[in-house]
Parts: sequence; structure tokens; C-alpha cells
Amino acid sequence: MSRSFTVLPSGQLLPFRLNYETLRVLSQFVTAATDARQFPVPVAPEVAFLGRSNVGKSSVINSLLGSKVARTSSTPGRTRSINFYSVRWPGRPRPEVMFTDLPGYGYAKLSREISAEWPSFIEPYLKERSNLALCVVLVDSNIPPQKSDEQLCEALHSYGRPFVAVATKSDRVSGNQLRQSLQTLAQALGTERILTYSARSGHGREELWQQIRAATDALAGVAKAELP
Ligand SMILES: Nc1nc2c(ncn2[C@@H]2O[C@H](COP(=O)(O)OP(=O)(O)OP(=O)(O)O)[C@@H](O)[C@H]2O)c(=O)[nH]1
Ligand SMILES: [Mg+2]
Repeated sequence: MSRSFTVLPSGQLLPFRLNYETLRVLSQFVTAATDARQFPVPVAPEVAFLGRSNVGKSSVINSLLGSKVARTSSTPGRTRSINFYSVRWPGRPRPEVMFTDLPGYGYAKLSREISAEWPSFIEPYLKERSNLALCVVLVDSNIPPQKSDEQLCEALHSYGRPFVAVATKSDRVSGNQLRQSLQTLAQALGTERILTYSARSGHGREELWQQIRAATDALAGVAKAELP
């Protein structure tokens, strides 16, 4: 049994104990940015998906959205721009959330290019984007902690950005091995809790959606409170 949301006529979302697979959101590609000047005007709280090349960022986005809106590939380095996707609930005119799929880092062949790109648009996005509500840091549940992941988490801390760590491809690791791996990863990333996710089976979808909703609702609440 898992949870879903019901949209009230007022537009308020209520969590219900329903089959989570029935949650339907409408998603759309908005734009791809390779420069800070190309970022779209903020319209809704944003959730950024970050992690090494090939960790499964685009796959997790597709799994959460129940669509194939983000391109995935077995070749590392598929996503080279910040890709913005709007997420709308049925019956609502405007996007509630935006998902952003970021270029992966840490893959040897690409690392030089990526480190050149980082200051030009990735860092400004993570540091300055006013509507960035949550960063989802993805690590592979089958790969030991990497320096680059630790550096990312340190950078997010220094920018004051909240993040949630997610171990991907959990279908590839079983039982004890997964528990051990989660403990090591959480410790290296300096976080108490790490979620697991399998884009293949949908495992972890409900829990990650809950984290996303909590963060985006909190930011939307702040924005409303600041209105004159
Ligand atoms: N078994 C399994 N494979 C997965 C899962 N998620 C992603 N993959 C595979 O991992 C590969 C990379 O997935 P992507 O979603 O393209 O990874 P990415 O992080 O977006 O990669 P870049 O855009 O290159 O940085 C693909 O071959 C996916 O099919 C999962 O949960 N389980
Ligand atoms: Mg990708």
C-alpha cells in the first residue's frame, strides 16, 4: 500500500492512502540551459537532480513523472545542459513544481569539460536560483562513495542548500549488501538518512515524492507569506 494525493476543488492537495501508481502528473520539457542567461523565469519551486554521469538522474525523473520526458542512455554524459521540466497536477492550470535534470559529473572522459561548465552555469544555478527548493543527490547503491559526491554535498552545504541523498539502482543490490552500502554512502555524504530508489521497479517513488512535496510546499508557503 502506498500514498497518493487527491486534488480538492480548492486546489489543495491532500495525501491519501491510495495506490501510488495511480498518481498522475502532467510533465513537459520547458527548456535546456547551458548558460545562466538561459534559465527560465522562476514560476514554481524547483527540484534539482544531481549526481555522477550514468547514476540514473534522468531515469529517476522519468520514474517520478511516470513518463519518458527525460532522455536516458547507457552512455555516460547524455545530459549536457540543465533541462527544465514543468510538473502540473491534473485540473490545475499552472505548474506546481519544476524538475531540473543536471549534467552528470565524475566520469573520467568528461571530467575536464564538466569542470569547465561548472562555473559557467551549474554553480550559478545551485548557488543563486531563488526558487530552488531541494537538491536530490543521487549515488549508485552498487558503487562505493566517490570523492566527487562528497565534494558536491560539501558545496551544497556551503551554499545553504537542503538536499536529500538517494541511492539508485537498488534492484541491482540485495539485502545485507544494500544495507551495508547505504551505511557507508550516508556516512561519506555526511547525511543521516539515505533513500533507496529503483527506476526499474518504482521502489522508493512514494518516499521521494513525499520529500519533494514537503520541500516544495514549504517554499511555496514562504513565497505566499512574502506577498504584499
Ligand atoms: N537496473 C537499473 N538500471 C538503471 C536504473 N536507473 C537507471 N538505470 C540505467 O542506468 C543507465 C543510466 O541512466 P540515466 O538515467 O541515463 O543516467 P543519468 O544519470 O541521467 O546519466 P547522464 O545524463 O549521462 O549523466 C541507463 O542505462 C539506465 O537504464 C535502475 O533503477 N535500475
Ligand atoms: Mg541524464
